[in-house]
Amino acid sequence: MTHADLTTAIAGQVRAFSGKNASSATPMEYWQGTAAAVVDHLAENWQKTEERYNASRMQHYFSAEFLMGRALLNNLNNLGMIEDATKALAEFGQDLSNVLEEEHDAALGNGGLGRLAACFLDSSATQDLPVRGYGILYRYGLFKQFFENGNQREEPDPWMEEGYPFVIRREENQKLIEYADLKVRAIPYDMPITGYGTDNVGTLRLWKAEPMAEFDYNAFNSQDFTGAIVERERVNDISRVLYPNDSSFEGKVLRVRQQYFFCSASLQQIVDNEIAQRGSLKDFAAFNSIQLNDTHPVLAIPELMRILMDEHGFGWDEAWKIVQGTFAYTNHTVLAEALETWEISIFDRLFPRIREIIFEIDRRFREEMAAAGYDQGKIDYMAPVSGNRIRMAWIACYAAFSINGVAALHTEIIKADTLKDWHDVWPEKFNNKTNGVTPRRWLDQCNPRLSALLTELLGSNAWVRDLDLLKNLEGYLNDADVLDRLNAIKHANKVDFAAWIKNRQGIDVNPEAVFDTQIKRLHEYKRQLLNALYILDLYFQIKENPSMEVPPRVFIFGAKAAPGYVRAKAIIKLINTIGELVNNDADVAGRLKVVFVENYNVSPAEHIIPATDVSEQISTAGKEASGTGNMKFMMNGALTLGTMDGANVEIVDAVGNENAYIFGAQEDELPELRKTYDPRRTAAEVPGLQRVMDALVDGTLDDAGTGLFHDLHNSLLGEWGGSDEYYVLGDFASYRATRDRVAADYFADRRHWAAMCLKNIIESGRFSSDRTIRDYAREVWKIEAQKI
Ligand code: AZC
Repeated sequence: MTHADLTTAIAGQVRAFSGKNASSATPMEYWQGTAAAVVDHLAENWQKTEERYNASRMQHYFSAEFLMGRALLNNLNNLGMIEDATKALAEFGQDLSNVLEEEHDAALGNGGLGRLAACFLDSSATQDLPVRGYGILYRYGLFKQFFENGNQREEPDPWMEEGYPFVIRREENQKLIEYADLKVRAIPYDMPITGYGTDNVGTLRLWKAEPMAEFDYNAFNSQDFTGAIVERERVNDISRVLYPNDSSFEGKVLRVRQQYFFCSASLQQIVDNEIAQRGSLKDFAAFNSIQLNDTHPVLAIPELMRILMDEHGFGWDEAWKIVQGTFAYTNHTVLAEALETWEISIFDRLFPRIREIIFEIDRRFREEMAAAGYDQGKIDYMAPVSGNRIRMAWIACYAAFSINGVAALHTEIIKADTLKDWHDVWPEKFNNKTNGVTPRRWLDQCNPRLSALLTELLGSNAWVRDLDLLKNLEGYLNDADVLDRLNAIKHANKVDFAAWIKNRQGIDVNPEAVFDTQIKRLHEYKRQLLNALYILDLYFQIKENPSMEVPPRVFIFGAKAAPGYVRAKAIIKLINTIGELVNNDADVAGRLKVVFVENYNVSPAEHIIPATDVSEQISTAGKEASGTGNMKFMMNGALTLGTMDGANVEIVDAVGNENAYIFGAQEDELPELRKTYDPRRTAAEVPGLQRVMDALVDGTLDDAGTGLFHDLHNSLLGEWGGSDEYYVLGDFASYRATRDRVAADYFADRRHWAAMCLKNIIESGRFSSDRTIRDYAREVWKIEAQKI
């Protein structure tokens, strides 16, 4: 497509969308028009890719969450159209970057698990792999966060209300979903997934629930108009909202309805395609494999049994064999509170047939295990149904041919602990697939200055598709000119961030300071509280000794708390209260600044990460399955300050101990340490720590009489039974010493610092999701590239 063609296309689409001539359209209307022009441009290749993939062995990625973020820049970049789009929009007096800012984030996910799914689609498309994503078209994505007196408040995120050209309604492919008490239509909306430097276009299929008919005419005619509307709303409820819990389970009926909804619709489509392609379902597992992104889509297992037996006449054994050849399961967390188990009564009410199938799976499982000589206690523990509940992870472990963790340490923990019993019985099912992130969005697009430098030094931009090429930059580790340029790039990114946050929240930050960032969901195990206690301690040290030498620091946070997670919200309030104290105190002015970025999401991350010097990855060892933010920071030349947890372990392995800052107790040390751990004694013994703890409850920090800070204090010091479950105080001294050292190092030798950053960039190839996807494709999915 030439630049002139694009100009014509945009003008036409803007007119069609806005009903105005191009000169009076708004930036939002230009966003719509440009997006529509891109989709139009893709149509041919998209259809070709669909046909090609349908005919080959395919991988289906089932996920309740896809945290896609913005699409327009990503597509323009993948298609090599940024320059043309810039010129075309300029002809209408529009600035591309302003137009891009009009786009709402598609926040159809909570955090790591949902963003991973989005990176996987990008890497699959880029590598021409026949992978299709399936999920739910939530009308409301993850809630929007704002602060009121430092407290988190939530409001709905109607992200596509103004129109969203990147999904196409496919009326003709609708499916019928039957619950015992309700029948609904599932309408697919397809999102094109472009790859970088390829013509292939993958698909994310998102299902929307709609009533069978717009109105129940009987009810309507009998004057029960409102009754008919209520019924209609019950259906719309199904795809209305994303549940905002990250790593915790909420046993809501609507949630299990949602899960069944998208699993059933997706399976019906896959089965239909299999019959259309090959005339029967006997080779289903040879041509189709399904990856279950955590337990949220595990209902697909009994549902595929139902479809095969009830609709296609398969016997149990034949059907079970297909099921066992089809499903692979990824575990994303060791936190017990995230493991989904449903009350049997819910299944009785919604889908008695699915319940019946699960009971039969359970019966056969028990029989098989007894025959193999396992004792009753073990069988009862591992069985799909026990204690009045249906256990989704156990169903997955039994039925799946592959079970994987998301980082090496995590996989070892699930083998030895979380899923130990399954590992004892079926060790061959277990494998590791360390997470990755797409270098297109998380380096090439979000950090154009660094991207340009890498391309210049390597002589081509081939690294965008093959991140291992960055290894060829080893020779620059001592190159003063390159190191200075790296520092200059970071500085320019920090200046950009400063302008962005000033515009967004009215805060002034000093780009000469160290930018030290923790962005991720708010959870006790991620220990934002530890970070906050450090800042408070540093503040008190300065107050005590105002002439103390302190390297200037900007502490950046971004985090949403699940709306019902009171203690996580207390930590947000605490950080904002500390920010209030620190940012308004003349004694520390110019040295410390606390910035809590409101409504953290994919797009804000794209501004924050390129500007960050220090990446806070400080979870209690053993608790963070992998982390993926850690990889994004590394790629953008930030140094990890972290515990030996999740993928941090592999990052340190890649860059060497001397290029990362590691502190704290290790996973295998914690059980022993805990035996004698007394947080009160620690608070009393570690210099300054008691003062920090006291500040939570002596009126220094004001929680407006809510008792929130008292609760935090108690969770650590245990007046009413709290025991510092996440070892915050236990790791405090080590964290403080290490963090102080990071800041000193930053200013001590700027070139040495840059060399450490460069080493991190160079070694980030193994954390590209391209590598992760290749591993899945080769070892689990058994698929090959299908280039159109
Ligand atoms: C997250 C993990 O907490 C994080 O460590 C990991 O990097 C990410 O998945 C991707 O694998 N888990 C979730 O987001 N949610 C659940 C239910 O585990």
